[in-house]
Amino acid sequence: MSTETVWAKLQSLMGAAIDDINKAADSSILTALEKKYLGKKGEVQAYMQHMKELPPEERPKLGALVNDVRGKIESKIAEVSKNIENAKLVADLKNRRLDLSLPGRIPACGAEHPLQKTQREIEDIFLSMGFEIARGPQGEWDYFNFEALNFPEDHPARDMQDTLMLENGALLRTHTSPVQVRTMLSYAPPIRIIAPGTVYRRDDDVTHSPVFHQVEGLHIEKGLNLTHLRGILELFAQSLFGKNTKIRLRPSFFPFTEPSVEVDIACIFCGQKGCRLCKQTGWIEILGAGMVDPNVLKAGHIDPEIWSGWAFGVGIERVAMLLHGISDIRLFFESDLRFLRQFR
Ligand code: 2NL
Repeated sequence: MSTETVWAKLQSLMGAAIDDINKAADSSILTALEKKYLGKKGEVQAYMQHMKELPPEERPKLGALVNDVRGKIESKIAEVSKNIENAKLVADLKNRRLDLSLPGRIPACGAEHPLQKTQREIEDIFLSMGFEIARGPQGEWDYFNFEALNFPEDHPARDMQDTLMLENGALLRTHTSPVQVRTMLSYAPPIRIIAPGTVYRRDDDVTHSPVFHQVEGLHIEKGLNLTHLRGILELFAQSLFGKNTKIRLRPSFFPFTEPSVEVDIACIFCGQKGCRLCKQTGWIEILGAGMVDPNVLKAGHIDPEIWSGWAFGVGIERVAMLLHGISDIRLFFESDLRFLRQFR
Protein backbone atom coordinates (compact mmCIF):
# COMPACT_ATOMS: atom_id res chain seq x y z
CA MET A 1 0.00 0.00 0.00
CA SER A 2 1.21 3.45 -0.77
CA THR A 3 1.31 6.23 1.77
CA GLU A 4 -1.54 7.93 -0.08
CA THR A 5 -3.77 4.86 0.09
CA VAL A 6 -3.07 4.40 3.81
CA TRP A 7 -3.78 8.07 4.34
CA ALA A 8 -7.11 7.87 2.45
CA LYS A 9 -8.18 4.73 4.27
CA LEU A 10 -7.31 6.19 7.66
CA GLN A 11 -9.33 9.29 6.81
CA SER A 12 -12.40 7.25 6.02
CA LEU A 13 -11.86 5.06 9.11
CA MET A 14 -11.74 8.22 11.20
CA GLY A 15 -14.93 9.48 9.54
CA ALA A 16 -16.71 6.21 10.33
CA ALA A 17 -15.44 6.26 13.93
CA ILE A 18 -16.60 9.81 14.47
CA ASP A 19 -20.03 9.01 13.03
CA ASP A 20 -20.33 6.00 15.35
CA ILE A 21 -19.22 7.98 18.37
CA ASN A 22 -21.65 10.81 17.63
CA LYS A 23 -24.50 8.30 17.59
CA ALA A 24 -23.48 6.65 20.90
CA ALA A 25 -26.43 6.90 23.29
CA ASP A 26 -24.74 5.90 26.52
CA SER A 27 -21.35 5.42 28.08
CA SER A 28 -21.26 1.62 27.66
CA ILE A 29 -21.54 2.04 23.87
CA LEU A 30 -18.73 4.60 24.03
CA THR A 31 -16.52 2.15 25.90
CA ALA A 32 -17.15 -0.51 23.24
CA LEU A 33 -16.31 1.94 20.45
CA GLU A 34 -13.14 3.02 22.18
CA LYS A 35 -12.02 -0.62 22.28
CA LYS A 36 -13.04 -1.21 18.64
CA TYR A 37 -11.09 1.75 17.25
CA LEU A 38 -8.35 2.52 19.74
CA GLY A 39 -7.71 -0.80 21.49
CA LYS A 40 -4.38 -2.67 21.16
CA LYS A 41 -6.03 -4.92 18.57
CA GLY A 42 -8.23 -2.11 17.30
CA GLU A 43 -8.70 -0.84 13.78
CA VAL A 44 -6.41 2.18 14.01
CA GLN A 45 -3.54 0.16 15.42
CA ALA A 46 -3.97 -2.32 12.53
CA TYR A 47 -2.58 0.31 10.13
CA MET A 48 0.80 0.08 11.81
CA GLN A 49 1.11 -3.31 10.08
CA HIS A 50 1.61 -1.46 6.79
CA MET A 51 4.74 0.23 8.10
CA LYS A 52 7.02 -2.45 6.55
CA GLU A 53 5.48 -1.95 3.09
CA LEU A 54 6.44 1.72 2.95
CA PRO A 55 9.79 3.14 1.94
CA PRO A 56 11.77 4.01 5.10
CA GLU A 57 11.49 7.79 4.62
CA GLU A 58 7.69 7.52 4.56
CA ARG A 59 7.47 5.54 7.78
CA PRO A 60 7.64 8.43 10.28
CA LYS A 61 4.80 10.13 8.35
CA LEU A 62 2.58 7.06 8.82
CA GLY A 63 3.38 6.98 12.55
CA ALA A 64 2.47 10.66 12.88
CA LEU A 65 -0.70 10.12 10.90
CA VAL A 66 -1.85 7.19 13.04
CA ASN A 67 -1.15 9.21 16.19
CA ASP A 68 -3.06 12.16 14.81
CA VAL A 69 -6.11 10.03 13.97
CA ARG A 70 -5.92 8.35 17.39
CA GLY A 71 -5.81 11.77 19.09
CA LYS A 72 -8.82 13.06 17.15
CA ILE A 73 -10.90 9.99 17.99
CA GLU A 74 -9.88 10.22 21.65
CA SER A 75 -10.98 13.82 21.95
CA LYS A 76 -14.25 13.05 20.17
CA ILE A 77 -14.93 10.26 22.70
CA ALA A 78 -14.16 12.65 25.57
CA GLU A 79 -16.50 15.28 24.10
CA VAL A 80 -19.41 12.87 23.58
CA SER A 81 -18.87 11.31 26.99
CA LYS A 82 -19.17 14.73 28.60
CA ASN A 83 -22.34 15.44 26.61
CA ILE A 84 -23.88 12.17 27.75
CA GLU A 85 -23.11 13.03 31.41
CA ASN A 86 -24.54 16.52 31.09
CA ALA A 87 -27.73 15.21 29.50
CA LYS A 88 -28.11 12.75 32.38
CA LEU A 89 -27.71 15.58 34.93
CA VAL A 90 -30.23 17.80 33.16
CA ALA A 91 -32.76 14.95 33.02
CA ASP A 92 -32.16 14.27 36.72
CA LEU A 93 -32.75 17.88 37.69
CA LYS A 94 -35.92 18.01 35.58
CA ASN A 95 -37.33 14.97 37.37
CA ARG A 96 -36.52 16.33 40.83
CA ARG A 97 -39.01 18.87 42.15
CA LEU A 98 -38.00 21.30 44.90
CA ASP A 99 -40.92 22.58 47.00
CA LEU A 100 -39.76 25.90 48.38
CA SER A 101 -42.95 26.30 50.42
CA LEU A 102 -42.13 23.33 52.71
CA PRO A 103 -41.10 24.32 56.25
CA GLY A 104 -37.40 23.79 57.05
CA ARG A 105 -36.26 20.84 59.12
CA ILE A 106 -35.46 21.99 62.67
CA PRO A 107 -32.26 20.27 63.79
CA ALA A 108 -32.70 18.16 66.96
CA CYS A 109 -30.68 20.21 69.43
CA GLY A 110 -29.63 18.89 72.84
CA ALA A 111 -30.04 20.86 76.05
CA GLU A 112 -28.97 20.75 79.66
CA HIS A 113 -31.21 18.64 81.92
CA PRO A 114 -33.11 20.84 84.41
CA LEU A 115 -31.28 19.17 87.33
CA GLN A 116 -27.90 19.69 85.68
CA LYS A 117 -28.83 23.31 85.03
CA THR A 118 -29.92 23.88 88.63
CA GLN A 119 -26.75 22.21 89.96
CA ARG A 120 -24.62 24.44 87.74
CA GLU A 121 -26.46 27.56 88.90
CA ILE A 122 -25.84 26.60 92.55
CA GLU A 123 -22.17 25.85 91.78
CA ASP A 124 -21.74 29.21 90.03
CA ILE A 125 -23.10 31.10 93.05
CA PHE A 126 -20.64 29.45 95.45
CA LEU A 127 -17.73 29.64 92.98
CA SER A 128 -18.33 33.40 92.80
CA MET A 129 -17.96 33.53 96.61
CA GLY A 130 -14.57 31.74 96.54
CA PHE A 131 -15.68 28.15 97.23
CA GLU A 132 -14.10 25.30 95.27
CA ILE A 133 -15.82 22.17 93.93
CA ALA A 134 -14.93 18.80 95.53
CA ARG A 135 -16.01 15.41 94.21
CA GLY A 136 -15.81 11.85 95.50
CA PRO A 137 -16.99 8.26 94.95
CA GLN A 138 -20.68 7.29 94.94
CA GLY A 139 -19.88 3.89 96.43
CA GLU A 140 -18.68 4.66 99.96
CA TRP A 141 -17.57 3.03 103.19
CA ASP A 142 -19.80 3.15 106.25
CA TYR A 143 -16.99 5.05 108.00
CA PHE A 144 -17.07 8.09 105.66
CA ASN A 145 -20.85 8.08 105.16
CA PHE A 146 -21.88 7.65 108.83
CA GLU A 147 -19.19 6.97 111.43
CA ALA A 148 -17.03 10.05 110.79
CA LEU A 149 -20.20 12.17 110.66
CA ASN A 150 -21.11 11.42 114.27
CA PHE A 151 -24.04 9.12 113.49
CA PRO A 152 -24.65 7.05 116.62
CA GLU A 153 -24.43 3.26 116.13
CA ASP A 154 -28.23 2.91 116.39
CA HIS A 155 -29.23 5.89 114.21
CA PRO A 156 -32.25 4.91 112.03
CA ALA A 157 -30.60 6.22 108.83
CA ARG A 158 -27.94 3.51 109.23
CA ASP A 159 -30.63 0.83 108.83
CA MET A 160 -31.08 -1.22 105.68
CA GLN A 161 -34.36 0.74 105.48
CA ASP A 162 -32.74 3.92 104.23
CA THR A 163 -29.40 2.92 102.80
CA LEU A 164 -28.72 0.91 99.63
CA MET A 165 -26.02 -1.60 100.53
CA LEU A 166 -23.45 -2.97 98.06
CA GLU A 167 -22.25 -6.58 98.12
CA ASN A 168 -18.74 -5.93 99.42
CA GLY A 169 -19.83 -4.20 102.62
CA ALA A 170 -19.75 -0.79 100.97
CA LEU A 171 -22.87 1.32 100.41
CA LEU A 172 -24.23 3.92 98.03
CA ARG A 173 -23.60 7.30 99.67
CA THR A 174 -26.77 8.78 101.20
CA HIS A 175 -25.38 12.34 101.06
CA THR A 176 -22.23 14.04 99.74
CA SER A 177 -20.89 14.65 103.27
CA PRO A 178 -18.29 11.85 102.86
CA VAL A 179 -16.66 13.98 100.14
CA GLN A 180 -16.24 16.73 102.72
CA VAL A 181 -14.78 14.30 105.29
CA ARG A 182 -12.29 13.12 102.65
CA THR A 183 -11.41 16.76 101.88
CA MET A 184 -10.77 17.54 105.56
CA LEU A 185 -8.40 14.55 105.69
CA SER A 186 -6.54 15.62 102.51
CA TYR A 187 -6.24 19.39 102.91
CA ALA A 188 -5.26 21.71 105.74
CA PRO A 189 -7.77 24.39 106.78
CA PRO A 190 -9.00 26.98 105.95
CA ILE A 191 -11.40 25.05 103.68
CA ARG A 192 -14.18 26.45 101.51
CA ILE A 193 -15.75 23.74 99.35
CA ILE A 194 -19.01 22.59 97.90
CA ALA A 195 -19.66 18.92 97.12
CA PRO A 196 -22.32 18.50 94.42
CA GLY A 197 -23.42 15.07 93.25
CA THR A 198 -25.72 12.06 93.03
CA VAL A 199 -26.84 10.36 96.25
CA TYR A 200 -29.04 7.31 97.00
CA ARG A 201 -31.69 6.28 99.53
CA ARG A 202 -34.25 3.47 99.83
CA ASP A 203 -37.17 5.76 99.13
CA ASP A 204 -39.70 6.09 96.29
CA ASP A 205 -42.83 8.29 96.11
CA VAL A 206 -44.08 11.59 94.65
CA THR A 207 -41.55 13.68 96.57
CA HIS A 208 -38.77 11.08 97.07
CA SER A 209 -36.64 9.34 94.45
CA PRO A 210 -34.11 6.56 95.24
CA VAL A 211 -31.57 8.52 93.16
CA PHE A 212 -31.35 12.22 93.83
CA HIS A 213 -28.88 15.08 93.87
CA GLN A 214 -27.42 17.32 96.48
CA VAL A 215 -25.00 20.15 96.96
CA GLU A 216 -23.33 20.27 100.35
CA GLY A 217 -21.02 23.04 101.48
CA LEU A 218 -18.30 23.18 104.10
CA HIS A 219 -16.55 26.29 105.37
CA ILE A 220 -13.77 25.90 107.95
CA GLU A 221 -11.86 28.88 109.23
CA LYS A 222 -10.88 30.49 112.57
CA GLY A 223 -13.71 32.20 114.46
CA LEU A 224 -16.72 31.26 112.33
CA ASN A 225 -20.18 31.37 113.92
CA LEU A 226 -23.86 31.26 112.92
CA THR A 227 -23.77 34.81 111.50
CA HIS A 228 -21.28 33.70 108.81
CA LEU A 229 -23.60 30.80 107.95
CA ARG A 230 -26.57 33.17 107.82
CA GLY A 231 -24.83 35.82 105.71
CA ILE A 232 -23.58 33.43 103.04
CA LEU A 233 -26.82 31.42 102.86
CA GLU A 234 -28.85 34.65 102.57
CA LEU A 235 -26.70 35.76 99.63
CA PHE A 236 -27.11 32.28 98.13
CA ALA A 237 -30.94 32.40 98.48
CA GLN A 238 -31.04 35.89 96.97
CA SER A 239 -28.85 34.87 94.00
CA LEU A 240 -31.15 31.92 93.31
CA PHE A 241 -34.65 33.28 94.06
CA GLY A 242 -34.23 37.05 93.63
CA LYS A 243 -32.41 39.84 95.45
CA ASN A 244 -35.30 40.72 97.77
CA THR A 245 -35.64 37.16 99.10
CA LYS A 246 -35.86 37.04 102.90
CA ILE A 247 -34.61 34.04 104.88
CA ARG A 248 -35.10 32.78 108.43
CA LEU A 249 -33.36 30.16 110.53
CA ARG A 250 -35.26 27.63 112.67
CA PRO A 251 -33.69 25.23 115.17
CA SER A 252 -33.32 21.67 113.91
CA PHE A 253 -31.21 18.56 114.42
CA PHE A 254 -28.54 16.76 112.41
CA PRO A 255 -25.99 14.33 113.90
CA PHE A 256 -23.10 16.20 112.22
CA THR A 257 -23.89 19.79 113.25
CA GLU A 258 -24.47 21.55 116.56
CA PRO A 259 -26.39 23.78 116.65
CA SER A 260 -28.39 22.72 113.56
CA VAL A 261 -30.86 24.87 111.64
CA GLU A 262 -33.41 24.69 108.83
CA VAL A 263 -33.26 27.64 106.44
CA ASP A 264 -36.57 28.92 105.06
CA ILE A 265 -37.22 31.53 102.38
CA ALA A 266 -40.20 33.88 102.51
CA CYS A 267 -42.75 32.30 100.13
CA ILE A 268 -41.92 33.39 96.57
CA PHE A 269 -45.35 32.30 95.31
CA CYS A 270 -47.77 34.26 97.54
CA GLY A 271 -45.57 37.00 99.03
CA GLN A 272 -46.27 35.44 102.45
CA LYS A 273 -50.06 35.80 102.26
CA GLY A 274 -50.32 32.02 102.63
CA CYS A 275 -50.78 29.47 99.84
CA ARG A 276 -50.78 25.75 99.09
CA LEU A 277 -47.01 25.74 98.40
CA CYS A 278 -46.04 27.30 101.76
CA LYS A 279 -48.82 25.37 103.51
CA GLN A 280 -50.31 28.71 104.63
CA THR A 281 -47.19 29.52 106.68
CA GLY A 282 -45.61 32.14 104.39
CA TRP A 283 -42.27 30.26 104.57
CA ILE A 284 -40.72 27.52 102.42
CA GLU A 285 -37.93 25.26 103.70
CA ILE A 286 -35.00 25.13 101.29
CA LEU A 287 -32.01 23.66 103.12
CA GLY A 288 -30.45 22.33 106.31
CA ALA A 289 -27.28 23.69 107.90
CA GLY A 290 -25.39 24.13 111.14
CA MET A 291 -22.06 24.55 112.91
CA VAL A 292 -19.88 21.49 112.28
CA ASP A 293 -19.92 19.20 115.34
CA PRO A 294 -16.48 19.06 117.08
CA ASN A 295 -16.54 15.25 116.71
CA VAL A 296 -16.76 15.65 112.91
CA LEU A 297 -13.83 18.09 112.86
CA LYS A 298 -11.82 15.60 114.92
CA ALA A 299 -12.67 12.80 112.47
CA GLY A 300 -11.29 15.13 109.77
CA HIS A 301 -8.07 15.60 111.79
CA ILE A 302 -8.91 19.26 112.42
CA ASP A 303 -8.50 20.67 115.95
CA PRO A 304 -11.89 22.06 117.12
CA GLU A 305 -10.08 24.22 119.72
CA ILE A 306 -8.45 26.18 116.87
CA TRP A 307 -10.86 25.90 113.95
CA SER A 308 -14.60 26.21 113.62
CA GLY A 309 -16.82 25.43 110.67
CA TRP A 310 -20.31 25.61 109.32
CA ALA A 311 -21.92 23.36 106.72
CA PHE A 312 -25.10 23.03 104.73
CA GLY A 313 -26.90 20.60 102.48
CA VAL A 314 -29.41 21.49 99.77
CA GLY A 315 -31.47 19.15 97.58
CA ILE A 316 -31.13 19.98 93.88
CA GLU A 317 -34.49 18.40 92.95
CA ARG A 318 -36.23 20.48 95.63
CA VAL A 319 -34.67 23.74 94.37
CA ALA A 320 -35.48 22.88 90.73
CA MET A 321 -39.09 22.06 91.68
CA LEU A 322 -39.45 25.41 93.48
CA LEU A 323 -37.80 27.38 90.66
CA HIS A 324 -40.02 25.85 87.95
CA GLY A 325 -43.23 25.02 89.83
CA ILE A 326 -42.89 21.23 89.38
CA SER A 327 -44.90 19.04 91.77
CA ASP A 328 -43.81 15.49 90.85
CA ILE A 329 -40.11 14.62 91.33
CA ARG A 330 -40.42 11.61 89.00
CA LEU A 331 -40.67 13.93 85.97
CA PHE A 332 -36.91 14.56 86.29
CA PHE A 333 -36.11 10.88 85.74
CA GLU A 334 -38.63 9.81 83.07
CA SER A 335 -36.77 11.38 80.10
CA ASP A 336 -40.06 12.60 78.59
CA LEU A 337 -38.93 15.02 75.89
CA ARG A 338 -42.15 17.05 76.17
CA PHE A 339 -41.15 17.86 79.76
CA LEU A 340 -37.42 18.33 79.09
CA ARG A 341 -37.90 20.61 76.07
CA GLN A 342 -39.51 23.24 78.29
CA PHE A 343 -36.09 23.97 79.81
CA ARG A 344 -34.25 24.73 76.54
C1 2NL B 1 -30.28 18.65 104.52
C2 2NL B 1 -29.23 18.79 105.54
C3 2NL B 1 -26.96 19.14 105.91
C4 2NL B 1 -24.61 19.11 106.39
C5 2NL B 1 -25.68 18.75 105.57
C6 2NL B 1 -22.28 18.54 106.83
C7 2NL B 1 -21.16 17.92 106.33
C8 2NL B 1 -20.05 17.81 107.12
C9 2NL B 1 -20.05 18.28 108.39
C10 2NL B 1 -21.21 18.86 108.83
CL1 2NL B 1 -18.67 17.06 106.53
N1 2NL B 1 -22.29 18.98 108.07
N2 2NL B 1 -23.37 18.64 106.04
C11 2NL B 1 -24.84 19.89 107.49
C12 2NL B 1 -26.14 20.29 107.81
C13 2NL B 1 -27.20 19.91 107.00
O1 2NL B 1 -27.96 18.76 105.05
O2 2NL B 1 -31.41 18.68 104.79
N3 2NL B 1 -29.87 18.50 103.26
C14 2NL B 1 -30.76 18.37 102.17
